[in-house]
Amino acid sequence: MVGVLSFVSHPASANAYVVDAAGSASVSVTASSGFMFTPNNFNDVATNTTVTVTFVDGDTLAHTFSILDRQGVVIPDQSTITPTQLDQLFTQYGALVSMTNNPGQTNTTTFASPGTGWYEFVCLEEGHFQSGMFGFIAFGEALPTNLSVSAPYDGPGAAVFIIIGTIVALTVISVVLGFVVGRRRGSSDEMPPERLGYPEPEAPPTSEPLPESPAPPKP
Ligand SMILES: [Cu+2]
Repeated sequence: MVGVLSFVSHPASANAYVVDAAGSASVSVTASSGFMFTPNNFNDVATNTTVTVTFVDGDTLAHTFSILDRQGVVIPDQSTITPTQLDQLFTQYGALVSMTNNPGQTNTTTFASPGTGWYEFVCLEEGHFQSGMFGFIAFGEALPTNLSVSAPYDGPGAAVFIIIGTIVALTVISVVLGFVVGRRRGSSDEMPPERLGYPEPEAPPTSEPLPESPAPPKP
């Protein structure tokens, strides 16, 4: 499946610029074949109110409409972010709204719109963002015109995710190894003295203080 995906560059200029009705409290978006949202740009959506989203899946694949809850951020393009890292972004920051539609399905939901600002929305089906399935939505303003170029991303980048992922993996491995070693050591300690092959050493008398150095000669 991945083989048939045609990767396009991330810049928004790859898609048509469509303006939504100013101050609208409703948004209609269609997932089209070829991994596209139509429209893929919304301007002047009403702020701080309940916005209704109608999401149409006009394709033969399932798609999501998911707005990352991160104002003024362009998600890194497919050369620097994997599907897993995209999911991690949404886990970290959440979504203003996220809907999943099966092929041919239409769903409507509402979400609380934020104050003035702009956000990126994507399809979270694996590989769809990397195929160009993204767009931008602005609340209470027009989208910045420089969205046609990949803007710098001010949050943790792919490198941070990789580093954190490695640390978590190493921690899990250490805990598992520590548990196994602990179990083995515990088994040895708890073995009865007769099974050790030599008598268990007697504990030193507690009534007398331990001798100071030099140690007394052994008997
Ligand atoms: Cu999709």
